[in-house]
Amino acid sequence: MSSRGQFITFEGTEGVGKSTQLENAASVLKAMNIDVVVTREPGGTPMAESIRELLLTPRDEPVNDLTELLLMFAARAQHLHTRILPELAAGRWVLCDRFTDATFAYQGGGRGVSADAIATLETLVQGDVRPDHVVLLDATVETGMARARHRGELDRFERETVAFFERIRQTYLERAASAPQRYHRVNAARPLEAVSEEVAGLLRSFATR
Ligand code: Z5A
Repeated sequence: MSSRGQFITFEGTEGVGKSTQLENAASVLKAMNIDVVVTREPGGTPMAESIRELLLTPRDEPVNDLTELLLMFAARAQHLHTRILPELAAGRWVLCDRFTDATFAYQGGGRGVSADAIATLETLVQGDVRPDHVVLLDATVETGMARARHRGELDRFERETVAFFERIRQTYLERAASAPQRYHRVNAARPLEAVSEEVAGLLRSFATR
């Protein structure tokens, strides 16, 4: 029987380079003959991807903060229980573009939902499952926006203000500072090669722990 894989999430404000570094991390692990799957939240299964569509589509109707929060966790319940946990149990590593830290940052820090309410849903949906490691790609909001915003139509989150994203960055930094053994803050403002090298080093170190 294979041993459980590691669950590693990539977080940060928009455009900091999460998708780019997920691919880099997957190549590092594959080169070490580690079986790896790359996925994302909200999303990662057909049903959770449909919920993602609901969440990201700009609409005229105001979206209630609790509706947004519950949809995030509805997508997460489906993704975690039907995909992530079976992959980990089969011995594969799971690299996920965002997870519950994003909920604390966006719905908590960004929208102002209480951390207690989020923690209650976290326990309900996840029990004691938490990422083994969180790679926090950190850069100023302006840097991320400048990288992300030449992609055309903005989604419902991308239409938010700089102040919204500043609160999100602050929440991420506070969470990372509170558990430095599990959160790995990477200065993502540097050129791609330097960021990729540091992330590759982190992945190699996780593989030997
Ligand atoms: N959300 C939420 O509110 N609550 C939750 O619980 C969860 C999510 C799970 C969708 O997320 C939205 O859902 C998100 C939060 C919310 N909304 N926002 N904003 P997403 O992860 O799919 O969307 P995103 O944050 O907007 O990701 P992104 O824009 O695709 O960015 P990224 O993956 O971090 O960046 P990238 O695509 O790798 O890179 C962007 C560009 O920069 C690209 O051209 C790269 O080639 C370039 N790049 C990357 N690194 C560098 C460096 N180092 N130098 C120069 N250029 C670089």
